[in-house]
Amino acid sequence: MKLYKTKKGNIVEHQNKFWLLEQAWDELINRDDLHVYLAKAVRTGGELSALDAADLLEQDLLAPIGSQEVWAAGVTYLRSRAARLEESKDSGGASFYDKVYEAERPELFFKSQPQRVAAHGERVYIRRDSSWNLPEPELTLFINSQGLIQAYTIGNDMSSRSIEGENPLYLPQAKVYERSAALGPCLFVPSSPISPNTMIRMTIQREGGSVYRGEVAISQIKRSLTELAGWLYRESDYIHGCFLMTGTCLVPGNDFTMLEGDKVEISIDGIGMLSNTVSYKPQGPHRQGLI
Ligand code: DO4
Ligand code: MG
Repeated sequence: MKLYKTKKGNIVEHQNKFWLLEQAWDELINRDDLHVYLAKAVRTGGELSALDAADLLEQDLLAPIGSQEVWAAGVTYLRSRAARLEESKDSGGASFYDKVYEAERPELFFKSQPQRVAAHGERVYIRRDSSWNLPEPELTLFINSQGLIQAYTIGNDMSSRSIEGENPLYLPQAKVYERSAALGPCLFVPSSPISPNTMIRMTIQREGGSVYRGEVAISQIKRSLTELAGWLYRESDYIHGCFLMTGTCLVPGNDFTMLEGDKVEISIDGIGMLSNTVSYKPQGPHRQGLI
């Protein structure tokens, strides 16, 4: 089952049929058995024609987030460890990435407040003070307030690799800024946990051609998804639940950086495709002269 958030209500999709659920998002998704709840709700909810559903999803789609925080895990795949060792070799920070890959405690960092998150089709930003910028395609968990994984979505953990590489203490600036996170297009709510054979794919398009293409199975992850969720909830409560990006496994080569106008397309089996165009943050008059 897929659950979309739109400006005009929430849409459930199941076996090519669509239903509208007009419930507050936070209340709707924060349940112990979201799949069972949605299966029951569609039996009594108003069915939408495929045409109406397509219109709403085209024109009114929002990121599938309400009041939740977005957190992220790092260095959970060998490819990310290798890329970080390379990026931080001059700063002397390389051993931290090596250690965290092997350690019992994972790297978890705060990624985004809901209002900074881009939806499918919206722009994501790169920083003007960063010379090396990459998208990070990540399977993202929706974990309810009880700490149980209820759904999955696609996440893009946009990152400044030059700022992170200069000094690991700059990680929050490399990772947290306007539109540095994208989530969508929907919550995928299966009846059982996502299969380890699930593939993540990313392409980056520039001026009509493809400049990067990669794919990997989520079975390559070093830690289990429940382990990551467990660490996140150890000493924190998330009253509306929480999103957790689970780390990147697809990293373009060191000579690649994103440019304004690039289109990043991330697909995950069963969930769909999250597409965003890269841009600099527009500078309003009130912001000029600050930097
Ligand atoms: O340690 C830096 C961030 C790592 C990360 O975001 C990832 O591996 O996906
Ligand atoms: Mg990441």
